[in-house]
Amino acid sequence: MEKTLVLVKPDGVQRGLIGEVISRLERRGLKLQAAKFMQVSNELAETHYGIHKGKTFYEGLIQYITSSPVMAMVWTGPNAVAAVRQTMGATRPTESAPGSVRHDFGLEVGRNLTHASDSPENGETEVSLWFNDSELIDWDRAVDNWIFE
Ligand code: DAT
Ligand code: MG
Repeated sequence: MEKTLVLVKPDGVQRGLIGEVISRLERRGLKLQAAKFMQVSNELAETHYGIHKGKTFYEGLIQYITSSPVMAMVWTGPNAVAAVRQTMGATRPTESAPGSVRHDFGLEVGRNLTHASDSPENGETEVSLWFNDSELIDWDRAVDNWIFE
């Protein structure tokens, strides 16, 4: 089953939106596998956002993600990557679909509240960057058969 890394970024935490994000993912039927509330180190931020190194917004992005705690989570389910990206909305809040988290709560690309892996392959890579295997919980959810075909 696909896995995706979800972060409620510092602005989402400061604005009290951890529960809102979790609630939307739970309601969608996705299944939580791991979660931790943490202060992101510079090293982790630079590895996670390594692909953006050299871009104009890179320094600001590292500053933002390390400025205050984040809620890091692993969510799983069929097509979890696409489903979560859709629930979060496009990178720029003003281009995100109405009803998405970034649309409903955001205005600026540099304060877009959440992160979600953008491909199944990056989901695997990011989950192993942020979590140890022992932190991932494979559990039976009573409603699984009514959500997963
Ligand atoms: P996403 O977070 O939707 O996967 P991304 O991987 O392209 O988007 O970029 C990572 C983050 O960097 C994004 O959430 C916000 C910031 N960012 C991206 N493009 C930006 C830009 N043009 N100006 C400022 N910040 C930007
Ligand atoms: Mg990205």
